[in-house]
Amino acid sequence: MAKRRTDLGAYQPEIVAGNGLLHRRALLGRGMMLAGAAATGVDGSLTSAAAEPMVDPAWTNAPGSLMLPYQVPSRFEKDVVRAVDNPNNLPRNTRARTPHHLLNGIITPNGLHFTICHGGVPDIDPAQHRLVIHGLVKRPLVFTLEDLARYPKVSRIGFVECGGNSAPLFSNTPIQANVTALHGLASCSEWTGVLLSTLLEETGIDPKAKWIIAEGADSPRLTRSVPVAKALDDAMIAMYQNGERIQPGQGYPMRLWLPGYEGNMNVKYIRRLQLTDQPTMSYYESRTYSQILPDGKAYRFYFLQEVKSFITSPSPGLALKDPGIYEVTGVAYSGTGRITKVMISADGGQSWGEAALQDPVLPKAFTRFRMPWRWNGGPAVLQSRAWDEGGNVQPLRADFVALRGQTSRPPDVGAFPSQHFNAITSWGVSNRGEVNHVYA
Ligand SMILES: Nc1nc2c(c(=O)[nH]1)N[C@H]1C(S)=C(S)[C@@H](COP(=O)(O)O)O[C@H]1N2
Ligand SMILES: [Mo]
Repeated sequence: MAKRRTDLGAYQPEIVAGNGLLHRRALLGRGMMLAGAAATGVDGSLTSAAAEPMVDPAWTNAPGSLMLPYQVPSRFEKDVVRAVDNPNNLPRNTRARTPHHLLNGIITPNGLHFTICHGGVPDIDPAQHRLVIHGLVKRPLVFTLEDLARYPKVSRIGFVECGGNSAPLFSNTPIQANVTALHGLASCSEWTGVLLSTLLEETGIDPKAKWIIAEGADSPRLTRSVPVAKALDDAMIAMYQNGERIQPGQGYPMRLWLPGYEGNMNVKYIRRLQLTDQPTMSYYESRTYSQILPDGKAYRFYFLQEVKSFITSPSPGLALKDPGIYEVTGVAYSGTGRITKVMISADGGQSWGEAALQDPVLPKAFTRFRMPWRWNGGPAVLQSRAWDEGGNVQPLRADFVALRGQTSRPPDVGAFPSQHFNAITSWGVSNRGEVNHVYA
């Protein structure tokens, strides 16, 4: 048996903030993670490579299995699934939440992209689906999927986030749940399709048009009003998601994608765009997805998903085993543009150190941040705080709820308050290494 190494060797990482946060340079540094994380034993039992002769396991001694035409993850990954809140498909909305703490990088795999459908997932025949653009246009047009395939296309990486994501954090006591339950209504993909501006060039726009009423082909005929300015900026009719046709849950065969705007406006199964001089005041924009404020008034047309971040690991359910070096990692994003900075605290916000932002750092997309941390085995409170290129900073929870309110009921979409929570999330680490949701 080789001796377990528990020291950091000659390497002395620079401490940048309280309770063990180390300089992000250590992530890039020569052998620091080896000298630190591996030597102290990420799994508590690491031995040196020279210790024992290598023994061939069963899978090395026999040919592998049949190859599937469309492959699926290893059977050992069976728990890496979405949490679906309406498993019997009762006639109401259904949410499937992304398990962020079991993923890494910035792209959400297609099978794990969160889905919200207000009337189930429709089974749309792409050959029969049509997109109509009409109203205040010079030339109303109907597009089939084949028609759209002939237009110039673009691919862009970006997030979709429900306005109701993170709603549990409006609770006046910290709800004990994992990242999936707390922040699982946001995901990030590469979307490929035709820019809406390209199609509007074809139809022409009457100068009186200020709004576009977007309507889906599913049974709720979900309808939202979109400013023409957004349509001409970066709106897309997306047909592909991470290289393949978009999933039925994401709007097959086509969806409206409005980078950085509230999830509900990203109308799936898009079948109609009507240009008008005023918004339609539809059910979803006037009721469910309006942010109601403590004084009973509501924000109208609150589109932007503001700057936000959360730590995906460590997080509830991912307990720390032995004291030693860990990577604190998570995602940051902003509907305004690029993330410029993420700060991490391990002492509940008393001191902060800057995390490394992993390339690529793209506008309106998840940005992966990483920070080395030496857990000394004592209590800690981990927090992340993000800044964006618009100069916006993620608010402290206390400041945020002072403005927006909090609730003693379990918050839900459509209840007060439930929308656009973007304040800091805190994970408490106990001296046994368990991670809980706390307010700090
Ligand atoms: N046609 C249609 N579009 C829809 C919905 C829907 O139920 N039907 N749900 C909306 C909501 S509430 C959100 S948050 C986003 C979620 O997009 P996703 O399911 O692709 O993650 O789609 C929006 N677009
Ligand atoms: Mo939503």
